[in-house]
Order: sequence, then C-alpha cells, then structure tokens
Amino acid sequence: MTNFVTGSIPSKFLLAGALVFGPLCHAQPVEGQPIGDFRAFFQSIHPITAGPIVDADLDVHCRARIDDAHVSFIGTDPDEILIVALTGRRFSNPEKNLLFRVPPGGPPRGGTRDWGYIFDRNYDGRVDYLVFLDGVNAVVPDDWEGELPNLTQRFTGRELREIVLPNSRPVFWHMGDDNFDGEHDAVAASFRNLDNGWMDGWINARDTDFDGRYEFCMAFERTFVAMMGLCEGTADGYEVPGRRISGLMKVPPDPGGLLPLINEGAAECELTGESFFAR
Ligand SMILES: [Ca+2]
Ligand SMILES: [Ca+2]
Ligand SMILES: [Ca+2]
Repeated sequence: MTNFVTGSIPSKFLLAGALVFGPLCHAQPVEGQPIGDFRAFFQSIHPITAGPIVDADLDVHCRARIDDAHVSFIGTDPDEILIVALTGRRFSNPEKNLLFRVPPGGPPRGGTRDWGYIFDRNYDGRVDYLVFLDGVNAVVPDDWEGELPNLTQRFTGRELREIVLPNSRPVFWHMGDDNFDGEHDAVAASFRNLDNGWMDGWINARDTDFDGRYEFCMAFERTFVAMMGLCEGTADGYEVPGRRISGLMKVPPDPGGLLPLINEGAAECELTGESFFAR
C-alpha cells in the first residue's frame, strides 16, 4: 500500500468535504468548553514517539476491516493499545513489520510504514490523538549550536557519520481532536528547511473554536523552542516560507479521513476507555 502521507492517499480514505479556512488570527479555546490540550499532550508524548518504536513485545489485539482497509490495533498486553497500522492486507507480526523506512531491496512482504501511535485522552474508547509516521529524516537538535552540513549539496563521510546519521530519526506528524467530536481540529508537523535540507521546525495549525475552520497557524523553530512567525494561508493550505511541510499532504488535512477510519475500526473492535495505553 502506498504510504499515506508521502505518497498518494487512496481515495477511499479521503471522505468528501471542502477544505475551509478562516482568517489567520490568534484565537483562544472557548472558555468552559471541555477540551483536550493539544500542545500539552504533544509535549508529554513527544519523547515516546520521537524515539525508536516502543521497546516491548507487540501484538495485534484486534483487527477491523473497513471496506478495503485493514485497521490493526497493536499494543503490549490486552489493555494497552498504542499503535495502529493501516494496510491493504491483513497485518501481523508487528515487531517485524512496523517499518520506519523501506530497506534497500524494498519492504519485506507484510511490512508497512503506514502506522502511528494512537491515544484516547478522554477515555471514551475512541482515538482523539494520532501520531502518524512520516519517515526518517535528519533533524536539527533542539540544543544545536554551530554549523550543519548542507544536505542539498555534497557533504563529507565524516559529516555523515558524526552529524547527519546521529541526528536522523523517525519523524511523525500529530493530529488532535480536542473537543472529542471525531474530527481533527489541531495538527502539528515538522518541516524541512529548503536551503539546507534539515528538518528545523514545526508547524502548528488549529481550529481553536471547533467550528470546522482552522484559523490559527504558527511556525516554530526546532521542537517549539522559539516562535518563527505566522504561516502563510494559501488556497492549498498553510505554508511556511522557505520550508516544506513534511508528511501531511496539506495543512490542515482534509476533513474526515484517518481519524474516522481508525474510529470505525475501534467501534468494530468494541474498544473502550480501558483499551488504550495509559499515560
Ligand atoms: Ca477519545
Ligand atoms: Ca474535533
Ligand atoms: Ca475555527
């Protein structure tokens, strides 16, 4: 199956719905409304998801088939679902088949890069925070000082060994449903500096009043270390000048799509608030 985020998304996963934009502004969440806290949750689980895949025995707890998609819920023991894989055929053996990258010679049979971490923050048995794999990239460390080799040009073997490879790691994008209505209202994704090829910041876009229209988008250096500025709103979504947003086809993503698909699977599997990984 084609990777969801870097390749073409199978049309069956893109539900109909117009992409809507509001004006760029710094709206605040509506007071008194029960909401998740996307940014705080991002910070709390980033250490889990930025590293290697959770070091544990992984099993498929439940599989659901939604049209042609196989939605596989994966975790460490019967009550600890942490990962979802979305594949075109039956998925098994997650410890072997959840890939970060496609190895030379192509992916092994059964391997997939179409997977992500899932969380149920309000314990209703439905996923409201998704961290989906983009790929492996060279990422500027938050505390980096000094020069970096330019990845768009030739660099030395020593630079490769000492700087590029040690700072290459899985990169994910994040999608949150802060009012728990089943549709995303916040996304965050890394972006690549077009001048030197490094991932050097994050974009955070939000629909802060949950009216279905994103109206906030800010770019940040490194992992939200410092504010870079407002994103540019275009007909195709938000952009960051001089950067290419990684993974997501566009920011914000089309309504519908992944969260509803995953939650259809969660319903078919009869998952509950107790089913997911406890933070
Ligand atoms: Ca939930
Ligand atoms: Ca929502
Ligand atoms: Ca809005």
